[in-house]
Amino acid sequence: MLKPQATPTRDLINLDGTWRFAVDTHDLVAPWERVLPGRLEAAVPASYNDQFVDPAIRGHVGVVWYQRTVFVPRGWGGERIVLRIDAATHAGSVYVEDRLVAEHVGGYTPFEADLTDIVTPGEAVRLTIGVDNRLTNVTIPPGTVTTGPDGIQRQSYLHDFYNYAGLARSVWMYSTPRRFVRDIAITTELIGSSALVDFTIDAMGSGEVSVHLTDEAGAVVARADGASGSLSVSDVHLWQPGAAYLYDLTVELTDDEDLVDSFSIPVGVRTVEVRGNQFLINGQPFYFTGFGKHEDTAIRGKGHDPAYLVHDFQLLDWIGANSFRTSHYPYAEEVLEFADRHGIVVIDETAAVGLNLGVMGGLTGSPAIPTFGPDGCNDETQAAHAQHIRELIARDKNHPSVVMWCIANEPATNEEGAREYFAPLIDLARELDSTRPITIAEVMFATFENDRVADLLDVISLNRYYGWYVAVGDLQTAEQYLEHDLRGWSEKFGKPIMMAEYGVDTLPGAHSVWDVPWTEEYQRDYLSMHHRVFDRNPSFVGEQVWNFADFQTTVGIHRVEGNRKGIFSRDRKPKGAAHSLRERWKRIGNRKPTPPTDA
Ligand code: GCB
Repeated sequence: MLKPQATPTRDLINLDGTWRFAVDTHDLVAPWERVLPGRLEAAVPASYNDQFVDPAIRGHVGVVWYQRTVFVPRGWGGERIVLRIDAATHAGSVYVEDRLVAEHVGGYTPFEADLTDIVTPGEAVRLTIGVDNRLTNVTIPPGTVTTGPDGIQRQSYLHDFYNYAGLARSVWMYSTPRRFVRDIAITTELIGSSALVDFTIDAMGSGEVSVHLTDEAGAVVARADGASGSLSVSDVHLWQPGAAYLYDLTVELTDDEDLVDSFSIPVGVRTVEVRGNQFLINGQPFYFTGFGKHEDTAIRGKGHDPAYLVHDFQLLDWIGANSFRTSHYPYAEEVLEFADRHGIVVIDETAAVGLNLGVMGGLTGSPAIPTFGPDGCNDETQAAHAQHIRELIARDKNHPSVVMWCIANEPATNEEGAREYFAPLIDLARELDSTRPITIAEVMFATFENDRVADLLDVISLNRYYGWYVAVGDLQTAEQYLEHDLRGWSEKFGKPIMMAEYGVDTLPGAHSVWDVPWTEEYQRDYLSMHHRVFDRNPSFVGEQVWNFADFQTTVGIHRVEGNRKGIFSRDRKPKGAAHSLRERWKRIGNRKPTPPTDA
């Protein structure tokens, strides 16, 4: 799915700002038919929750309504007119005046409504969007809604971040010609110092398709006619981690030499491959450094914010990180575009977090019912998960920064039914994209002995908390556990393994000369213990600390104003460990550190 843009043949209008807002109540019947009652307004893009002081709004379970008036530009007569919602978390229904024009389930991928036959250029329409934050055992991510004796719905979920909801990304209206370029798919291959840029164009309506590729200086380096084919580029500039280079591919749909539609996307030429126990980018072994992140800031919740985007990437650069994982859902497309332009490597994750009835915010219990079964993650959940994978790959397939798909975080891959659940999903992801490796971030209880899916993956990503949830305050014991665990995985599977999560809650300003959890020294020493172990393991291809920054969670006895495992605080101030990480990552760059001589 193409991200809308203004081109010589298309116009684009951004609908961000403050919208009328109302929480759904029993007496609110068909709210799209009139101006929303009350005087509430909510900012878009932003989660609505923390914008309001009323706990009944912040914690509302169910639907909320956003509404605004939109003028359809009068110059759009004869054009195709499309409304695009970048994200409605977790389900959206869109009304233009009294009419339902789109519905979508899945909180982190875009959807559109074709308004061509519904609106009139030059006239204003009332646009109403209902957003539902309810999670069930058949949604991705899963959750449970219960109705208390007071008649109020309450919600619980298995993921360790606050269930921010609403319109956290932009809303757009755009025009295209009636005959238009619907999709573009690019893959790249390297042959010596030349590249092949393979393209497939999905164009709607008659006309001739042609493409041309320009370099960063604007010079055309290759051209071709037809809806699919290969462009050959000699002396290619590669897209490299830390050294992005982007060509531009322009697609033109013409009719007898008249331009009908035109669309351009950036193209980074790079290859990704797993060979033996190595992860190769452009044929060179690559070692991931960086973080699992969250889209999470004060007040905005998961709202996309360009200033935080810039600042977070500045901090990644400052600390010497070369990568991050979009834990635990697809991020705003602007984030991936930024990563494309700045050479940051991305592991792109679906919203499938919490498919594990035995885990709660890192704490464990025995699942009361099996995770994979009729009342847990069942066929319907699996179908929803498949749809999430389809939408993720459809949206992000052309980003050079994305080097791997992570199709779930910490599912119960140790439980019965896991293989039956995941094998078809892994097959699906491979079918949709044969160019990128696939991983799952593996939970602590899934060990190299009991895991049921790891052999199906290209890279084994591990989430491990030795020294925190296990052997807390005892880094010596933690080191032995970790060593044994990593060795087990690498010896059994012979695949690249990486740490997708390791970290400890840390309160800035807490200090100790001993191994005392929550102190800044403990975070630093916990990390260096891990790094010693990583560097001894020949199959190890990367380390992503949990988390880049502190983030909001539900309340709980093990959470102090949220999860405090950030290397930066929620307002992005470095904790002590940031400096030692910086020293290590600047030193090692993109290459695996050489093991110490006593290894
Ligand atoms: C995990 C989860 C992550 C949590 C983290 C923690 O394993 O993947 O979402 O936030 O542990 O801090 O407990």
